Amino acid sequence: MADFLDSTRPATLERAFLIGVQTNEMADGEGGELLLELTELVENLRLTITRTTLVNLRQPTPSLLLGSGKAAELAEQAKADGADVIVFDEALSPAQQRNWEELSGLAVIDRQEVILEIFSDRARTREAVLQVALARMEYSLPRLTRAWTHLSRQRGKGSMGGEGETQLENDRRTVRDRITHLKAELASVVKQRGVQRQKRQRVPIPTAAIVGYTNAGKSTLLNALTGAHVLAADKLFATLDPTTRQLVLRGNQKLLVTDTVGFIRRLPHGLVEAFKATLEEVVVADFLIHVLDVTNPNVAQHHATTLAVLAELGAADKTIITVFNKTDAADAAMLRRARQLAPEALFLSAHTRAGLDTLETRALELIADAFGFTELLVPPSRYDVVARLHASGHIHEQELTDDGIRIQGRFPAAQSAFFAPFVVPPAK
Ligand SMILES: Nc1nc2c(ncn2[C@@H]2O[C@H](COP(=O)(O)OP(=O)(O)OP(=O)(O)O)[C@@H](O)[C@H]2O)c(=O)[nH]1
Ligand SMILES: [Mg+2]
Repeated sequence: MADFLDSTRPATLERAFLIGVQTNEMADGEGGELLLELTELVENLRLTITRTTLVNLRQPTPSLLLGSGKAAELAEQAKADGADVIVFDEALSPAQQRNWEELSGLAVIDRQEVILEIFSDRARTREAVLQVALARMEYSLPRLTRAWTHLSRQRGKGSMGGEGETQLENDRRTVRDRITHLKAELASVVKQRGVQRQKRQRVPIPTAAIVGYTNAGKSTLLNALTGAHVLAADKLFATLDPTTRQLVLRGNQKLLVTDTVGFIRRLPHGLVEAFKATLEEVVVADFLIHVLDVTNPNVAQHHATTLAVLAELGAADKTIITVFNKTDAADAAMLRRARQLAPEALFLSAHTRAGLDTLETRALELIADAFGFTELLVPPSRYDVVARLHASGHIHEQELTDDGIRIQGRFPAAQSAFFAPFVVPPAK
């Protein structure tokens, strides 16, 4: 393995100097909001922030993004603050990054790399680890000549200091080989998961995926719904792997609910690609539960971002139940704002469980719409049929009549031979 991947000479980055940008194309205040969000992301990496600066940018420059006078001034300020890393909210080209490192003598990274680092910190399962490694390799490929290989606090030493083209070529080849290898391994993991899902689908249990901006409370909601113990923490991207739980709703209606990774503005493109596999659950779900944090001042952007990512995943026309979470912590103005944003949305609190029953009702309605019911007539002597339907299917309504037990319900396709004799043909 090439030098730059070795964990030699670990050096911990501790103090970050943040630079945000407001361009003419951005809405008023957008640069500031993004910078605030970057602050939160950087704090998640346990770095101390020495200063945040928002720069008005009229015309980006190819060499340093900012004008050279402004760049020199900020580099000086970062050094005077005792910072050891400059973090840009705006994406830097490999050349801009290198130039900033030369100008400041500090490590220089951008939002994408911060997100990569958080993802890398949080990845737990084989698939998540592979996906993050792949995204990181793809990010670093054009950046091999910089001083810092990535933010995993290792000094890259491989190709710095004019060791020549050969070393750089070797490094590039190593990274490309790693990428090829990771893709192959990932494909086999994804295939394995597909097999598992097919097994599940033999019994037609409806599926829902919980989606939404990071920190909205998706994992907490799944916990509240199922009693599952999915990691829920006040950290961005606490969840990186899909977790599926079976829920039993009223009337013994089963529903598989999958928790997913949180969405975020400006998700590094490499990560969107890499995480498509994880978010496959979203694409195949019968419907989505879009969770929003009603207390977050940026809830409108979060709403828009999630819809945009869904569109990118090809899941734009899925049925969505929009829910505003954290009503326990909301004031009247927040609730009003939310109602304007999404008038049809439900309000709930995963913490207090208020509103969970309404969500359940809505889910049951959707399932009934999507799956439809079959009418069955079962003789009273065949209560075993009713019991079996109860265990493996779903009974919506049941009524004892003179002819027998009339049922509106649903059974797994795999058992249609068993139930067929009792099905009442639909009236013409
Ligand atoms: N006040 C309040 N806080 C909540 C509620 N639901 C979740 N939270 C808090 O919000 C934070 C984030 O919750 P998570 O469930 O981890 O959020 P998530 O959407 O799964 O986040 P990622 O997995 O990072 O995308 C945690 O500190 C929760 O305790 C709620 O109903 N009320
Ligand atoms: Mg989560």
